[in-house]
Amino acid sequence: MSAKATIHSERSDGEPLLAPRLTLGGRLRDRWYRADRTGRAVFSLFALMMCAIIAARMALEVLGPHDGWPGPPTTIPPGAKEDTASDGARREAVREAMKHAWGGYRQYAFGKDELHPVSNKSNNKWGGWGVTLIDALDTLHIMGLHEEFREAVSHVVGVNFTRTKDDFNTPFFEMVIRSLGGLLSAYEMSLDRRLLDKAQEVGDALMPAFNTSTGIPYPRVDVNAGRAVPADRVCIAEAGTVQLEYWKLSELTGDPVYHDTAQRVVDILDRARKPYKGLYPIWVDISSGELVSGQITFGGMGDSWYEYLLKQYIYSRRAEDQYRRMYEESIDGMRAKMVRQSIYDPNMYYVGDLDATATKFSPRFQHLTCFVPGMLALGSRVLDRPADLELAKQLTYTCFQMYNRTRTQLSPEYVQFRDVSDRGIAPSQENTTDFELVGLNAASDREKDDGFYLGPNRSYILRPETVESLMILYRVTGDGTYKDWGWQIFRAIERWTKTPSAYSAYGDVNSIGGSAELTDSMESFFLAETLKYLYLLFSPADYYSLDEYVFNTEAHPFRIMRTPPP
Ligand code: DMJ
Repeated sequence: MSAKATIHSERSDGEPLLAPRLTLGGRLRDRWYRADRTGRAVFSLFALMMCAIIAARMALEVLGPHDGWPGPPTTIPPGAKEDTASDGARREAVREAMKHAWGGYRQYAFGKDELHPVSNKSNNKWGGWGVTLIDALDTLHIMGLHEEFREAVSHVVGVNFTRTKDDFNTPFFEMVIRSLGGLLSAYEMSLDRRLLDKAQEVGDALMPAFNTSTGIPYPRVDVNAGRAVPADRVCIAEAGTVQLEYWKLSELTGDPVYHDTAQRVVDILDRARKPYKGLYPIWVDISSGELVSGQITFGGMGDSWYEYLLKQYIYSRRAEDQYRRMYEESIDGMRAKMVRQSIYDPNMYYVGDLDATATKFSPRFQHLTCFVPGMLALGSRVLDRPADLELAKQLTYTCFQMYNRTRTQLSPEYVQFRDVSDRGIAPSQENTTDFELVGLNAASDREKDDGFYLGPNRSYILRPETVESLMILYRVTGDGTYKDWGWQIFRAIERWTKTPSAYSAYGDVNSIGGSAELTDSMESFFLAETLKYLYLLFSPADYYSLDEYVFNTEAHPFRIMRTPPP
């Protein structure tokens, strides 16, 4: 008897009773040959599923979160618990508005910077990267418009961000907050690696802005030539509202150069001489890093500098104490020098502007400044500053009344107040850089009722700041009044600014001239911010929760760092 025969006895049908020891591959092959058709089908299905699971795991390794994060929310689950009965219907109405605005842009201006929503023409006034499309990406995702999101992504991954249209000098700050911010947040929502690559392409294309003797950025970049456009000065909002985006780029790419370059700017401005602790005149001299002139304002050209002090602190998981200190100094300075009360409406508080020496006050309140109540409410929660929340409520009241008390219930770009000695800004002064107040005529009944009076610029350009604050105030206080105010504003937007293809800026908020007032312009922030904040106002508070996300100044949500920086 052979050795083989001692191991393998045979059954009567000739099959061995004891199979030879086979490898895993051998055993599978053996099973495959012995299986019938159904068996083979089941086997193939099983193999396919295993391959899919392995591929998904590998993709997550390369693309996705490494920290056990389940991934971003893709939509509000059907049947989610609403805060109030009307939330779902209101949210749906906002979503319809987004579909309308996006639909018109898609039809008449797809891939262009902006749609002109009355003439249905388009423009490339931001260099031709398609800023409306990029700014709208995460709003589409948040609203569950995934088909539209996918179509927009397929376009954006084909854009060459190392070029702009000829002879265009790209505004550094605007393209950081809109394009870099939009791509980063769209990446974090979809985990589509191509979006991160495109974000890095934008970030790199704009990095030459920092090539100055101090590291304070130039305001414009000639992207085609790969260099910045030399300038003497830059405003503080432009220099100091790019840090969140470059920090996020460092976090996601693992390359610290973006973070370090942007951080240097804040360190310089932190050391600069100030006329009053925490308050920064808007113009920064690029070659010295000193604050040279201009008003002190929480409105245009100053605003988001202060906003990012808080937001970087939050983004760093409260690790960067420099930002807490700088933010608190600024808010203390603002409260001490810039907040006043209307002489006609005692409930109405506002934040005016100061001259560069922080001694002369200008009683003008900008729509742009209406982000402040949201910032104060967020800060009060993070830093335990309850008095800031009270001020936030008072300022939100004013911002809402700027809408509520005009004939269209839309807000103008700014409103003006008078002080007790009947002085204020003459209605003819379009830009208040002159801080000498003038005597005013006796107040009209209307002014007494409103608490403020209107200046010559009465346009509403679809700005987001008030609804941004309403969203945050609601989430911080749980007071449903803020939702009702947001709904009233939304209805006014629908009523006065809607065109057959999208929404348009409105010329005079006190005129009920209707379509004659439409100025044929729709800035990308209407899709990026105004509609997004309205949608989130009517969404459950844990959807893009303020505990997990910080919104950049263009309303692009960034996931707060998992681990604080060293
Ligand atoms: C947006 O582009 C940003 O919010 C910026 O910080 C200032 N305001 C506009 C919208 O009004």
